[in-house]
Amino acid sequence: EVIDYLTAKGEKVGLVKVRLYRPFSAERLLAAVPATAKKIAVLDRTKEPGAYAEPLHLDVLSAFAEAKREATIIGGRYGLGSKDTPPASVFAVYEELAKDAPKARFTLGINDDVTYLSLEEKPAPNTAAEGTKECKFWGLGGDGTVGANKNSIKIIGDHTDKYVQAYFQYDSKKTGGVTISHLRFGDSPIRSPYYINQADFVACHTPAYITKGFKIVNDVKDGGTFLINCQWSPEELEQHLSADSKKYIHDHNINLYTINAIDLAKKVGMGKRTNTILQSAFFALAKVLPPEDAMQYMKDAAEHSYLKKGQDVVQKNWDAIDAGATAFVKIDVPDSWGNPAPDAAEKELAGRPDTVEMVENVLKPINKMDGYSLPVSAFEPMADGVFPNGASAYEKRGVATSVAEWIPENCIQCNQCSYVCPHSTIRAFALDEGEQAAAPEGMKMLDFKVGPGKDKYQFAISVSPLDCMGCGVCVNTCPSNALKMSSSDSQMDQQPVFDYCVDQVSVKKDLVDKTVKGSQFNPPLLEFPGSCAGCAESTYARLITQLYGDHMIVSNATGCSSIWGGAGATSPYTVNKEGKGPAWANSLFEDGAEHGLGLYYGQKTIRDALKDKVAHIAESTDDAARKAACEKWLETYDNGETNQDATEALIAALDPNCPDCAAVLAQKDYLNKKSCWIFGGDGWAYDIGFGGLDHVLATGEDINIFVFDTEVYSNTGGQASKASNIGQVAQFASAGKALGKKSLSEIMMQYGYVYVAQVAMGANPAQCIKAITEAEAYPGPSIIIGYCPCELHSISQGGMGSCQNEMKKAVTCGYWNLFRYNPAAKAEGKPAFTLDSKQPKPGYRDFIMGEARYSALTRSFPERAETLFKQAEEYANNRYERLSKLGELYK
Ligand SMILES: Cc1ncc(C[n+]2csc(CCOP(=O)(O)OP(=O)(O)O)c2C)c(N)n1
Ligand code: SF4
Ligand code: SF4
Ligand code: SF4
Repeated sequence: EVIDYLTAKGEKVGLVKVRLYRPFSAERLLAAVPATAKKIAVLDRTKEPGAYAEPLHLDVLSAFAEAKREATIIGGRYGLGSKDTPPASVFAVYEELAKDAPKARFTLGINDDVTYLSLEEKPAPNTAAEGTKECKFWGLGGDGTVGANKNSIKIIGDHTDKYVQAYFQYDSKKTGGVTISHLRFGDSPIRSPYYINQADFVACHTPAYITKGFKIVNDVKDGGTFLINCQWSPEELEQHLSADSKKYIHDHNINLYTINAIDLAKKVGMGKRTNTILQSAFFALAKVLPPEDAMQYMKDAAEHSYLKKGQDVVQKNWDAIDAGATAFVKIDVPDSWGNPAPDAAEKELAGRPDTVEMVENVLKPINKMDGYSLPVSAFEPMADGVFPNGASAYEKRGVATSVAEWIPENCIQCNQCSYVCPHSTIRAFALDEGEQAAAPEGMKMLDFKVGPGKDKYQFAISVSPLDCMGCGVCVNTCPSNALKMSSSDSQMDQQPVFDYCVDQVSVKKDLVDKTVKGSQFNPPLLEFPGSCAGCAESTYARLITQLYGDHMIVSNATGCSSIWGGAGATSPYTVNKEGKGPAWANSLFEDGAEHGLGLYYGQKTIRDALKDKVAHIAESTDDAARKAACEKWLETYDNGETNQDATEALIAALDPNCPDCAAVLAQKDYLNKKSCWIFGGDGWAYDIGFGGLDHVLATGEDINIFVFDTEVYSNTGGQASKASNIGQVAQFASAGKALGKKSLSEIMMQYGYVYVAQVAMGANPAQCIKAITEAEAYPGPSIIIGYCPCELHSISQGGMGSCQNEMKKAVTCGYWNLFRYNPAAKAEGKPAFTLDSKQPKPGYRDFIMGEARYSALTRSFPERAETLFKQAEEYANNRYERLSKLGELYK
């Protein structure tokens, strides 16, 4: 597009696309570049640190040099980190080439104010083919915006002669994140391989984006249309729009509309599904097709999709289509918006200075989908790749429309709600008298019924409505109806209560232990992760941080857990009041285990050297207290429980003025025994990272592995792994997987010196904690495989809200088995192997039929489904029988 635009203006520019890169044909390249070409910019979509130049740039330089052809050849990087390359970037390249001394190396698409290698990108003319309509829709992951836009572009493509194009852009949250749909259509072929920056029509389907100050309206072309879905009157809209947005709307002559699809959807019986109404409003406003034709096509599509669900569902969709076509309201833009009153100052953030600084400078723009505007210098404090912990607490996403509410009078104080929450948004607290007196209005408390808290503290369960994902897992787990889902608006007064409890209520150490209940009085050091609502993976990880988080190192293989565990600037791993929390890093998918082993060896080497130094101090010091502290530390060196206190005492006893002590103090963070973990999914553990995992376990070192077994590669959309089961439908197994699940745990038990366990926290919460504590206590390698129901399993009853109950069902019917193999027990003369699952009850088939990943096969391949499901059940029965015999074998 840019070349057409420039050549039409008489510029002599062109482009060679290298389509077959290896073997590289210098001859063909030279033939393709006209002999008159004087200046060439080579664009590499890669960054090879340390290389003289990027690979294609080097090839082109060599080809020209060998052929003794003269040309100025410069090289630039583009598109890194999925960065878009719009026409403005390409104009910038030609402008650079036109200079007398163009930069030999450059970067496109970022504002590099550190090395100054980036090219200045100016606002570019619209180069899309004339008459192309460009539309952009901002939605919330899972609200149907993307689906509706796929449907719209199909309608336009199928029923008109127009060319169409659609791009869908997502943020990194697994659910409830931002989605942006980019739609283009027109009478000429569309050759615009980049996102839309300036659109004729922009819709904001989520009112929260307006209140949060997203710069959405800046995407609208002069005179274009902006539609906001909200329940606001024009006066309320004026209050919610930022000053910048109002000015933009005024100055750029934007046609502003609102539509209350939220109430309308409820009225026509569509509940929360606003997407059909909004799609209809789009067709009515954008006038791509005669509106009545568009309505008819939408109705036909709805009939086609929903007839199998019943005529009433079809009718509701039709009603929604009719309603959307007229429900929008044109807003008169007052002159005052040309000079709007400034926005109220934002509340100052409190907390750890490095986290607050990063949140202000980096996280906030990223969360508003404005991260691309950040200059490189914004990342300088994190230049070594280390981001401060605890940033997720500042996100306060507020994406759930209904959240958990505690009903104290029914509560039996079991803490199971907190134990099962994947997002750490419901927590148990114990308040002493002072804390009770200082509690904010709305704080609900109870006398402790039993245990060490009785007559000493008040018990409270508190929910963070702005962080709750509304999954309902806690409500479905609560054994005594002490929780219900309530509208998030009704619960907003609980936010100050939760914030107070987190900030001001101390941890009551006398209540903390390693039981289901006691563990929940310890603060989670993984909070508000961006996992899907109800996700099992983050629930296990949260629990481990409550047991060992203050002295824990995690190496995370790529997968969902590395995305909800640390996407971009958002760290959900956090610190306790003493500033201690997990040190977390993600390396690659294939080398998660090796990376974890490296971290382990790194700290071990430093710590072993410290051991010698402390031993030397113990021998040489005259100070009895110091000597005792050194000896205690040495004595507890390998004990993760006792070494923590011994380390505190040692640090206090060391004299910073004594050179030997100072040398130890300089590395004091390495003194205490670390709890070293490697996290990853089944795709990693069973398949791609298996070699490394096996190697790490075979080193005999004191390292723990936790496998989140979702039985598919979840992060990339559900490909089959060796953990997938017979009959399971997954990508690459669309006709149902033919072979059985690999028994990774049984393979690892063969070593004899590896601690191995299989857990399902919802089936047996106490067994799960037991396995984790045994694994950590075991002085050698450990692997725990945790069963993880996942969004991709499509649980038919209750969806992911039933996650924990689904685990229970899986274990009861023998789909999943619970056991522990503990080499340490053997050394104590106890049986090494314990089968924690009871004899399976009938119901295997019912269980699998309750998940669409299986039941779908009965529709696509009914006979094959019958055969495979039988085999699967047999396989499960055989496995249980085999496991039953292991107790005897591994005595
Ligand atoms: C070598 C390599 N291949 C493929 C990918 C793309 N990739 C990223 S995460 C992932 C799937 C991870 O699946 P799993 O280990 O089961 O973890 P889950 O997402 O289920 O938690 C894949 C294939 C990659 N990052 N690296
Ligand atoms: S509804 Fe889900 S996210 Fe909210 S508190 Fe309960 S378990 Fe946590
Ligand atoms: S699960 Fe229910 S009964 Fe148990 S602590 Fe939570 S609210 Fe109370
Ligand atoms: S493991 Fe499944 S439920 Fe959890 S974040 Fe990934 S896709 Fe969502």
